[in-house]
Amino acid sequence: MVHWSAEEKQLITSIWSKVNVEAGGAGLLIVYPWTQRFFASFGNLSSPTAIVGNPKVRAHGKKVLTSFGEAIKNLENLKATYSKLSELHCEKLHVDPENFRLLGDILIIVLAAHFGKDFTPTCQATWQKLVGVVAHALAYKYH
Ligand code: HNI
Repeated sequence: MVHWSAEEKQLITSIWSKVNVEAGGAGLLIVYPWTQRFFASFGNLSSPTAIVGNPKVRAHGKKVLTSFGEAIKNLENLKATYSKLSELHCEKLHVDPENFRLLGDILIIVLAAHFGKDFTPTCQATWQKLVGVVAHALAYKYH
């Protein structure tokens, strides 16, 4: 069972409260083009501009970040929270769980770039822990 201290919870929620769930989320597709094969039905993903402007990418990014926000509300109970989603990504979508870790790394990079010195080393370490635990919970139902 993962333990979250009061300070960690505070570092997570204070950053998250400033994240724009509407605008974020296209980053994975820009930085890791090979993940695009999962999104063949999304239309034009040929350049960063096309990706950021693609309405399906934006809608999907919003879904993922909203769901990430649910994880933040359920830190003590992540495996149960993500149980159905883990099944979906494994059995229906066939997403390699390595991609959850990659997405976590990207999220950290984006947050560090965005928040600059407010994203302190302690804050970064807490977020590393969070994205690791989230990736683990999403991979839980893989077999
Ligand atoms: Ni993911 C659909 C959450 C990482 C590929 N994904 C979803 C949905 C949620 C979601 C919510 C919508 C489910 C539904 O419609 O019932 N995904 C998450 C979360 C993470 C994550 C919380 C990580 C923190 N997904 C990834 C990664 C990939 C991925 C890393 C691939 C590289 N997800 C998908 C695909 C779909 C999807 C593909 C279906 C998209 C569609 O609409 O066709």
